[in-house]
Amino acid sequence: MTEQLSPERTLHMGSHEMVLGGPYLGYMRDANELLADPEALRGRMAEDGYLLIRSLHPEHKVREVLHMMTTNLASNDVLDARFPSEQCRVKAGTRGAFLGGNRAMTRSKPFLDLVESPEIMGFFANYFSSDVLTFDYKWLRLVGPGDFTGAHYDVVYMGRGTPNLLTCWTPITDVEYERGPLAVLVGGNHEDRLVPTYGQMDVDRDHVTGAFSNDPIEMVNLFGGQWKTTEYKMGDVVIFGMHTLHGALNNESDRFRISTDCRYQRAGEPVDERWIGENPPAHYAWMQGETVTMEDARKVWQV
Ligand SMILES: O=C(O)CCC(=O)C(=O)O
Repeated sequence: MTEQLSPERTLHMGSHEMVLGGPYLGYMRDANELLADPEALRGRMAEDGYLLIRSLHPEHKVREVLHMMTTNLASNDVLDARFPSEQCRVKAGTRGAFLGGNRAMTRSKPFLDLVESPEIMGFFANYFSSDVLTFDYKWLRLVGPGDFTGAHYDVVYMGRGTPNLLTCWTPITDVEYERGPLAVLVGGNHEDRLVPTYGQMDVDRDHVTGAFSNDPIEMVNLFGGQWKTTEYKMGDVVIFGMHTLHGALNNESDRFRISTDCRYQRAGEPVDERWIGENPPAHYAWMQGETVTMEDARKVWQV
């Protein structure tokens, strides 16, 4: 409730501005009160397309990952050494990086203790009412000033296994509004038009860029609904499905936003082979060679 009382502010996705609390961008709600009731959790997921769970992880476990990462980042001289490294202040001239699959970090004990913890595996076992697995490949993002993530479906990156695959987005730092929080389009009627077109795409097979749009206003005008975001604390997670339209707002701060996104599914269902094993193949053709722009693909799909 207190969030609703904060003064009006604008947030951006790329060059597009949205007033927080205005028609295009509202506040996420948490699903903590549903935790003991898997049917209610699935119902909320069907309704909103996401589940925000506050403090799913004990904060100290996230701090251990942050410490592991900032030690590494400091030794690589990308942090402003005038500040304590856990503040993740960006050294001038340094940029963010995609650290997905980075073995030193994503196979480290603190990292795996977090993303494969009893808390998170238990959450998914409860949600799916089944034994569950998580992909061996882990996505890890060091998001620098000015960086953002355009609106997309995850299915275009990892859609070769079960459709009942969920993403868990886990901030490793606190993420204030200005540090590029995750945002989800809630209530929009995009599936009828996007699932049979954009949603059939596979970035490695089709050589198409992945994000559907960098313009969140256009998404609302096309499909209705409202973007939702919030400020995150270490320990919070956001869980969403393969057809949840989501992205991340601009990092307008002088600090890195660090987050990981990992995937979970029922153990007995088909698994996308790109993301499992000791050395997952990962994306093997995306953005290599001639690539179709999303603008051109959308003309073909007429969306
Ligand atoms: O953290 C981000 O910027 C993007 C995350 C994302 O797209 C995902 O978790 O699927």
